[in-house]
Amino acid sequence: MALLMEHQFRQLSTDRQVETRPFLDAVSYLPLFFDCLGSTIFAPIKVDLIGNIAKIKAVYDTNPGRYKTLQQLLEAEKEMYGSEWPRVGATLALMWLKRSLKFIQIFLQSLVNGEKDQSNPNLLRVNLTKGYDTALKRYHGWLVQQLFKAALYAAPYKSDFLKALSKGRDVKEEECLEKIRKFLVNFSANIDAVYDIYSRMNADLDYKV
Ligand code: EIS
Repeated sequence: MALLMEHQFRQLSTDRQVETRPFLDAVSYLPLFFDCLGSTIFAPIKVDLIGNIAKIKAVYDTNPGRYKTLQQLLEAEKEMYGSEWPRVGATLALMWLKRSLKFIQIFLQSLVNGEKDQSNPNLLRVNLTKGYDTALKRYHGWLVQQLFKAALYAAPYKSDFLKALSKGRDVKEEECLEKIRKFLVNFSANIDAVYDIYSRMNADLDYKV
């Protein structure tokens, strides 16, 4: 659990604005999360995520003052790109990034809630499927949905996943789950705030890949 706890998301202020810089700093550690799934077949997902983060960062770095919050960044791009927006720039990258984050959030939440396959309690399939169904499935065509189903068989056992999250230390399952619970507080609040920006600005797109 060391992996997530060392890079906590910031607590949001009362106006629920997400500041771009701290958000980018915190998400930059999340690609490592996919390493904890063990198999190299998850590498393309990691690459996609790293690409999203790099794209948002590249835009932010051109004018950190102007893009101080994620909402300001979207508003500026909306003005800049006109009819091309929102399928463009950092707006598009964050649209997909937030879905991967939501996937991780729902997966971890399901894990700490103790949801499991009673006949195979050390498998993560129930939890991964819940994350996938909630966050990504509707944006994936048939082929990618089949890839997900196949990838489930390469997912690690829960005990190995928790050990990897704890950087190889043998920590007690309950201790690890408690840390995930703590991590989820600010993580979930940040993701919810990003989803709210997209719904307020009508910036989400429903196309499938
Ligand atoms: C976006 O990707 C880009 O992120 C975005 C821009 O280019 C945009 C343009 O439309 O596309 O196509 C990507 C989508 N990302 C859309 C799919 C990547 C998944 C890789 C699938 C193929 C490789 C096979 C490997 C097997 C793994 C299969 C998994 C299938 C989901 C069991 C645990 C699995 C966990 C999986 C959940 C996380 C998936 C996250 C994928 C996000 C996604 O759907 S931009 O780029 O704007 O930054 O330039």
